Amino acid sequence: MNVRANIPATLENSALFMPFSMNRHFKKAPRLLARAEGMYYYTPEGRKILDGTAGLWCVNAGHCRKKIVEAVQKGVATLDFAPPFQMGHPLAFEFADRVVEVAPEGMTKVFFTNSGSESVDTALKLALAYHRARGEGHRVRLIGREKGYHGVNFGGTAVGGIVGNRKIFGALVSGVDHMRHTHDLEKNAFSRGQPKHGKELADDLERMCQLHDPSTIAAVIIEPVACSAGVYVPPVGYLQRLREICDKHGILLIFDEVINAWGRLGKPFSADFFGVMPDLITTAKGITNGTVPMGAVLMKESLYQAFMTGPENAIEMPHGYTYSAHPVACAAGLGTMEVYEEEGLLTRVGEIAQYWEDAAHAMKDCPNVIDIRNIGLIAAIELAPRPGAPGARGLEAHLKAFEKGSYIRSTGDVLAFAPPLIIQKSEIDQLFATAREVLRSIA
Ligand code: PXG
Ligand code: PLP
Repeated sequence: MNVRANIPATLENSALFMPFSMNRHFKKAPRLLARAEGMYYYTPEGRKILDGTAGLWCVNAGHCRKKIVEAVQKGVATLDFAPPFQMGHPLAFEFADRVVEVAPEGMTKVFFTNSGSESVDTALKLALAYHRARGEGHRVRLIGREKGYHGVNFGGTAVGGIVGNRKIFGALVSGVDHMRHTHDLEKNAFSRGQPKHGKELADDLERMCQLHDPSTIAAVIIEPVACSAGVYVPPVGYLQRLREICDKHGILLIFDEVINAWGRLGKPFSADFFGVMPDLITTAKGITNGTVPMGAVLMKESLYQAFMTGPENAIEMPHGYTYSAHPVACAAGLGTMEVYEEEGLLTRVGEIAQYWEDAAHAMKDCPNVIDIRNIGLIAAIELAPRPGAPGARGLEAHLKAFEKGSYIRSTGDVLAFAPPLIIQKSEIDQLFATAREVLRSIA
């Protein structure tokens, strides 16, 4: 046992190994959040912080919403846990049906997980197993894209395209290849909404088909709008072209909508927004408004039916998590769907998107800004890297914004904005006013 003499006054010797964080830097000067309500976080000292990132792209209805909190309280007091394998509980079935109600046409079945990372690995396994069930077990390759983020499990890391997230973890998963990303500052800088140039980059999938032979490829996974790596909006026609190539070669198309779904673009899912239908959708985050961890994989009826063969007393899919469809997560999800519906949040962004776009692009005259991108209630400001210190300017902006009362996420030298969908125009003004002050104050 490690006996602790007393609780330390600082966090410098804390036992916590923080995820995706600069542990030593943070523990010397912590940025703690003690409570939250609506659009705001509050620090332990009572400072009010405007949430410019919806937590981590997940608190779409705003913080500590009464309906969701009460649903969780009632849920946990009623049924704390129920085994999900060979047993069930009513909320799991009710919530799956509720998700399908708002899902794109034709997405009729749901597999629950506990995170986006688990959703991605689940979808990749479903794709491989689906082909095998149909006698196409030769389809074993998985295609991702440069700059893609698909979580941190082995499958998601392998199809992901962020070098820093991959390089220290060995050979990852075999049989994975990556299409080119679509980021092109020369042609598309300061695009509003979908950039005009780059549809032809989808033809990179054809190139992979030539190289590997299409009969070896099981699935392609992309984020319609790639968020985590720095906000990359798909060029006009790009997603349609990918769909065509997948159809031509019998390849499954997976949309990773962990962030894109739940109203972020003004539709329940981005597949609706772009009018392109994938075969599987991975999601998480906003499915419970971030309140309780949960994720899901949505699929077409034909995928589900491919597994419903063989004897009825056999398990059709040897995959699942102890906490798949956890009763408290389902309760949170049902509460979340109620709030989304009552307040029209899954389509509200359509009403404020133009104001948001104008506010974001008005930042063009700030120092060091080399690009501004936006779609739905997402925006990114890309800063020129400091010579010899990439990422330093972005990090400084994030830290200064917090001092000035706004939570703005930085990823390298890109500042990402994605507030809760309940944001008012005055708060949009406030968020970008802080960003403006910050950018003017850093060299
Ligand atoms: N796919 C996508 C598209 C994501 O955005 C995941 C999978 C993984 O989900 P989990 O729940 O396992 O984290 C994500 C998560 C950021 C940031 O700073 C983004 C995510 C996670 C952490 C930070 O942009 N996205
Ligand atoms: N490792 C061990 C030893 C386990 O027993 C289990 C689940 O029973 C797991 C990992 C997987 O955990 P989970 O189902 O929470 O993903």
